[in-house]
Amino acid sequence: MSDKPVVFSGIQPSGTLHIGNYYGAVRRWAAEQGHNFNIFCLVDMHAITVPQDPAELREKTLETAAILLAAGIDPQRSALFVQSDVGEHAQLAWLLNGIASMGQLQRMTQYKEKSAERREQSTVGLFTYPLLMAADILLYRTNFVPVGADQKQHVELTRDLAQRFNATFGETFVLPEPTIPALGARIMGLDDPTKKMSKSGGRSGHAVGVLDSADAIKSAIMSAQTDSGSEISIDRDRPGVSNLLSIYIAATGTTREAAEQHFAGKGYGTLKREVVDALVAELAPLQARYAELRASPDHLRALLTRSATAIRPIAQQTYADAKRAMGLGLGSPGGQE
Ligand code: ATP
Ligand code: LTN
Repeated sequence: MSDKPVVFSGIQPSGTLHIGNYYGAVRRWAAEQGHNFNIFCLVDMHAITVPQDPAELREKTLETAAILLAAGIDPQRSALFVQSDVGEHAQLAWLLNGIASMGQLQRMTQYKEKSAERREQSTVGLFTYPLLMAADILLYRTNFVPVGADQKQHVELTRDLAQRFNATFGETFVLPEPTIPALGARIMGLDDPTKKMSKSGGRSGHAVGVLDSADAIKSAIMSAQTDSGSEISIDRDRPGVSNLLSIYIAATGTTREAAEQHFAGKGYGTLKREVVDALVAELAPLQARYAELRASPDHLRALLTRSATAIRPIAQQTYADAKRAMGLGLGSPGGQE
């Protein structure tokens, strides 16, 4: 392994990527590849914590891989692989089950939100989800985890677990840090700007997908909820307009001050039209590259398999270290351990 900092992040191959995923995570993964040892993971085992259709999940796994490549993930500089292809993720997650407390997991906001819908019917996997995520991160001795704001709590839990493990069983894991973007860390739903934009949002008019046509983008943005009043600025009390303006800033790369000045005295209709134009300009080239990549599924499969094979030895080594530290298995011949 090189001595560059290790960056690891994951994305669920369920549903189609939306602009929240793109601005909160994926765009940064692509932009920062040059400086680090990068590992990006399609976390299909996380996806099955809510019901999935098997054929669709497999299809979405290839689709998500193609979107990440189209967004600029460069297989020469970054590993891109499918979580379930590296068995050590599930194995290490189980060891972490032995050190995490119920209370720690019960405090996770994502669990509270997602389990509220299905209550007793929600899966056990939804509860232990953060342990699989911690395993993903710790296996590769990760330094930095670029994620949207919603995942910060999970990365902090990972850090706490690593610390507890090291203190109890000896130095084994590297402590990771979350990196959250200054802009686009939390894009909100267009139909309800008090809730984060989500793949599982389901409803039409909730999200803009990165593969959406210009017409679909237009219809989602033009019908986005706004607020009373007419001023266009980022303001906690006016979440609808703030969200549209944040999307505009993320898509055009302008500053908040410049954007607020640009829209001074203009109406919500102008803001919406300019958001549509900015998104279409950003997403059209990505969509063209996606179409080319998606046309060669065998090529995508080969690339994902090659990456998994290349990085698996790192995961195997860390897992072996953790297992030995906890006293599992028979140890080495001669009985020293
Ligand atoms: P779901 O809502 O179905 O759980 P998701 O949309 O949160 O899915 P993930 O695959 O879990 O998608 O997340 C991939 C990355 O996108 C993570 O780093 C996450 O923090 C980021 N992300 C997700 N939603 C947003 C959002 N609305 N704004 C900014 N970043 C986001
Ligand atoms: N839980 C994350 C996806 C994820 C992840 C990871 C992100 C799974 N494993 C490891 C960073 C590092 C989410 O976005 N919902």
